[in-house]
Amino acid sequence: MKKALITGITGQDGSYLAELLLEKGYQVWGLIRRSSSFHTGRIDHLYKDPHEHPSLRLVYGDLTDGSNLSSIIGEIKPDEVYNLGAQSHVRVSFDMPIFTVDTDGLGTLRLLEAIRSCDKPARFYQASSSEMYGKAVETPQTEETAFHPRSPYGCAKAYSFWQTVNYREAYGLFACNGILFNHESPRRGETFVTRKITRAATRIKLGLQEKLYLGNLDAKRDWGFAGDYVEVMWLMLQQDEPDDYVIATGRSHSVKEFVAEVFSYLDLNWADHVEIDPRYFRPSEVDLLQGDASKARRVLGWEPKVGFKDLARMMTDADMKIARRRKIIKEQEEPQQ
Ligand code: NAP
Ligand code: G4F
Repeated sequence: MKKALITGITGQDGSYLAELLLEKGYQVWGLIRRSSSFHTGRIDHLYKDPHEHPSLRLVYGDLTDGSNLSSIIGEIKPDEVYNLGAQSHVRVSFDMPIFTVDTDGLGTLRLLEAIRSCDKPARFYQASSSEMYGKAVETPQTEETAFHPRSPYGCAKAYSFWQTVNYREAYGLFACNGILFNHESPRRGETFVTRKITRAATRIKLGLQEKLYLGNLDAKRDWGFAGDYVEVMWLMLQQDEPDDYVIATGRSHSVKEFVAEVFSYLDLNWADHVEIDPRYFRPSEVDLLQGDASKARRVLGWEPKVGFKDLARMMTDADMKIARRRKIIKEQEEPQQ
């Protein structure tokens, strides 16, 4: 049985990847941070039934603690390591630059060092990001496009990208970068723009809130479905040779278009509910991201399955279920007079 270690298993991608690897018969080890309350909601369905998924194990650790990473890698001796752990919010990285760089930059290096010093070094996947293109020098962006990161997060990810390439070239590690463009799902964190929109719009529809406050509506992103994107992480580590790949749908839409899609699906006029709050502007913005995933299509045979409209609707439907449950609870708490 193959063993995989996932950092960031409690996050959006970690939960989908854990499901995929368990289905493929892996023993999956997940690195989780100690927190004062439970934060395993995205993987509880996998973990709470050890009879159904006896192959999922969790271990406490943190990307800021190198000695802990070394002992975990040394004890588990995984065949594959997927480094998805990160402070992944770009706006927050301006507020917490040192923590972001420690986790998202040095954290990768600590993990690579832990793997390198193992007798049988694991294959390594690095969660690189389209944020590295930042003020993009060309559109669409490919594996050859130069980076121009625009945030502490983007800079940290660019550092990790190059460390991953360097460990491949210097030490012969099977190390790959997936340069993933934005990918979303019903499990997306509530403060990323797509989920913020679907959550608020469904609550507005049911009368649970009135307004949605957003920042820059003109930014454009290449949005895909997280479930499609984790599959390609695994594919990269099954190849004969390690390499780096852009993963994207090839289509870009503005935040405004996402808002309009979701509100019109709910028969609402977005202009009646959306207001701009400058608090959500960033000190430096990434205006347009659009990826060209031709290499992944050609070499890995990978294609995204879910398009923009279906993604927006899938997320809206899921948030509508949550909003309906919230409304029932609210009505029970405050019975009508
Ligand atoms: P996410 O939902 O924010 O999950 C991040 C995960 O990292 C969580 O499990 C979090 O744990 C963990 N983490 C944070 N700080 C850590 C630390 N110091 N040590 C160990 N673990 C830590 O992110 P995601 O959307 O799944 O993204 C997965 C990865 O892909 C990230 O590296 C992200 O930067 C990258 N990426 C994402 C996208 C995208 O569009 N989603 C695109 C390109 C690249 P807690 O639950 O304890 O907070
Ligand atoms: O949803 P976002 O916060 O995602 P962003 O900044 O593109 O980063 C995500 O994708 C990256 C891949 O390119 C990942 F590496 C990263 O980890 C993360 O998953 O913001 C998208 C756009 C931005 O231009 C932002 O300025 O939406 C704009 N926006 C407008 N109003 C907002 C808001 N973003 C957020 N989070 N909240 C707003 O109210």
